[in-house]
Amino acid sequence: MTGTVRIAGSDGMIRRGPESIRILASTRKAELKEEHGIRKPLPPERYVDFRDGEVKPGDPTEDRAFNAEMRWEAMAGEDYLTPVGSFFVRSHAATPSIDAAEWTLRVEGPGVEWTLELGYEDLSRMPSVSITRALECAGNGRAFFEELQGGKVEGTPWRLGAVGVAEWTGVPLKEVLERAGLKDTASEVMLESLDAARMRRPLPVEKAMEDGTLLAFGMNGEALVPDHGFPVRAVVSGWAAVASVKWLGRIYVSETPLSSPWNTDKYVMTGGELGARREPVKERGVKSALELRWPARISRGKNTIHGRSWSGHGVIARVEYSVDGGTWREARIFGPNVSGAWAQWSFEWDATPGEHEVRVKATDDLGNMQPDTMPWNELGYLYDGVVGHPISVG
Ligand SMILES: Nc1nc2c(c(=O)[nH]1)N[C@H]1C(S)=C(S)[C@@H](COP(=O)(O)O)O[C@H]1N2
Ligand SMILES: [Mo]
Repeated sequence: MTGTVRIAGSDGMIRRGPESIRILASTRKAELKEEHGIRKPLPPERYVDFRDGEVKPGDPTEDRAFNAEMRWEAMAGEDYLTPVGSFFVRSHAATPSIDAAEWTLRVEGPGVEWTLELGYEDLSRMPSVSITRALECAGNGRAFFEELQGGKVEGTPWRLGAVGVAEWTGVPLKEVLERAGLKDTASEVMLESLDAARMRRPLPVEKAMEDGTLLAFGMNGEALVPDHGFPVRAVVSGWAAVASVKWLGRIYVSETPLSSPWNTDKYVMTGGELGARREPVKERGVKSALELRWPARISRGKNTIHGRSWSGHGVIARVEYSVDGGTWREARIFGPNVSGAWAQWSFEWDATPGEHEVRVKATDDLGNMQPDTMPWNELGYLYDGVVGHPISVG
């Protein structure tokens, strides 16, 4: 451990109030349309901006003001990673402006021997790793519960663009927990944010200790930008991105199960086949998307269609496509295929004029395959079903 790690005094409290964080954009809901909650540019060719005409005070969907979906055509011609300038944003309050020099992360609770307080410098001096992983919102694909299956769901109607792959650099959470003297009796790890949403969601200690669970300060080789969690966010590989809390401020380690609205009220699988059960959303499934606009328009004749498939469980083993409900054929997978990230693929299509639908379904190396339809759940999470991409050929 470096000598600069600060250990809190005997009352276990180093008090640092929210005054060290300036919330730049107002979070007052009526003002959302004027004062953007997201700071980075959202060029319309790269993003679906849910703020457009959709934010009404009192509307249960008003937090769409903090959401921007990536347009899949923005990935056409890109390498493996999603550029930060195209990466989707999903926040529950405005992006806060946090001064790294003032920032600290406290690690405390009955599950650790000591209270640890780390500054940005302290964390960046610890041994770090870089991992390439997808982040995908639990609600990605939600629109299809309604559009394809006629089910009613609340929340942002994402199609497939609430996903991205980045190279995340940071310190494994495990290292930090060990430096705080993690006890054998530790049970859950609550990750708490500093933004106005004060997001907090518990992780089982086993997941917190995995190599793929990071306290990340870097994204694609640069410091995180504010919208993606500067100065430090969690990256929890394989799980829906709600676990990857941005703008971290405190980590509370318990010896008993923990709950917060983020694993009991929102971000739970409930309704439909689950009845009244409310199970916290965890692992992501398997999905695919074409690198085309929705709906797409292409020219007749030979086209190479590109896309990507991803799984929360393993690497993509097979990708098949079908045009207008015809025979399933195999697409060609190429390039890197990192577990927990995605695989790129392509196929050739001799397109005839008219309206078409292209379906793609992927299978991972554990045999998880995208189903034709998804059992409905009340909050519209984890839609993995095969989707027909509308393509008009001129
Ligand atoms: N502090 C905080 N962390 C958060 C959220 C949030 O609203 N506040 N949203 C979560 C959800 S639901 C998702 S999908 C991801 C989105 O990460 P991104 O905006 O970097 O793409 O962040 C997660 N972490
Ligand atoms: Mo999300």
